[in-house]
Amino acid sequence: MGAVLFCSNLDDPEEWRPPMTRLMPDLDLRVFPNFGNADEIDVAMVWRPPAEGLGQFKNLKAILSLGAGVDQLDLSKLPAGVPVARLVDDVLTTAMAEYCLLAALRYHRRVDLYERNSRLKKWEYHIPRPASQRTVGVLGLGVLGGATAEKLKMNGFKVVGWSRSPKQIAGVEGFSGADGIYRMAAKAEIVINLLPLTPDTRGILNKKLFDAMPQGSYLVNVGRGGHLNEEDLIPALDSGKLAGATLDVFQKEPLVTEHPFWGRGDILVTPHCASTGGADTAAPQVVENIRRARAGKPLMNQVDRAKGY
Ligand code: NDP
Ligand code: OXD
Repeated sequence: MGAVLFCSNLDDPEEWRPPMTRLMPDLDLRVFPNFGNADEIDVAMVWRPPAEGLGQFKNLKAILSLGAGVDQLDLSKLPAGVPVARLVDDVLTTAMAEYCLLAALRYHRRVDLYERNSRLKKWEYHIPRPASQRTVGVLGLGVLGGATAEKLKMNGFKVVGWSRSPKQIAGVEGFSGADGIYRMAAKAEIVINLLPLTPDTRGILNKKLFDAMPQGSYLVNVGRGGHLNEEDLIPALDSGKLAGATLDVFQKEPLVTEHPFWGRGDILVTPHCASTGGADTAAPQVVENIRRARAGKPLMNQVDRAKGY
């Protein structure tokens, strides 16, 4: 029987140990850097791998991301041939759709403007528009983008979306392909990014995309900080091309105090809190993946290492 390595600078192993041990009583969970004999480790649960990599674990059968995203693992540096899985968690998915709905409603009902006006003691009335006259675009129609698109649709918005492969989601106008993103953006007054960060999507939230959006649109970035070309955002806001941005993820987290994104009335900064999975709800899939790895079976929620997500 092998041992499971737990390695994270963000997650508490003692939150994971009880729900995992309930499902796997003989679990041998070892917390980095006190893992004992490296040859006994056969599965690694990681947010970020140790600086020296995972190459020292010669008997590794699976690498399990402690997040939904895997870009923080740098797939190119992981031992070749070892399957990687990510978390897909209903609690995380629901929380993400909720955050995105909140961000869309805040702009749709002009609460961002009323927040600023209230600080200025300014009484300025704007006639509310029905959600059915507002189009929201979702970049990435996977687990989180798909659930977000559904939630927006249920709340009356017109929804358009963009994905790598064409998607059929009832009531959602789908776009794909390199020019599809700009055709989608042309329709969307609020664009929500839920793409994974890969070499193809890095910097995708840039001037070209903002220029394709209608004048006075809004951006919500809940994917990764690396999606946003940071130097393109402030000119787009200052010129009025964008009317506001909600940013949950940043190239460097926590966001440094001197960063120009802080303190602007048209940027809402949240601390990478859009959604998070829970050890209790995610433990069953992690334990199932440990069993599958040891039995030589394909993992649940396995990442395509060539695609990068
Ligand atoms: P999925 O893998 O389920 O979905 C990814 C979607 O993006 C798919 O629709 C995929 O297309 C599309 N996509 C990927 N690459 C491209 C491309 N080059 N061009 C067009 N579309 C592309 O991921 P999730 O929905 O589970 O998660 C998305 C991201 O959300 C995570 O990678 C993570 O970065 C972020 N996240 C942020 C959190 C936060 O708190 N801020 C919390 C959790 C996750 P196709 O369907 O064709 O494959
Ligand atoms: C994740 C995240 O990828 O929290 O799970 O960002």
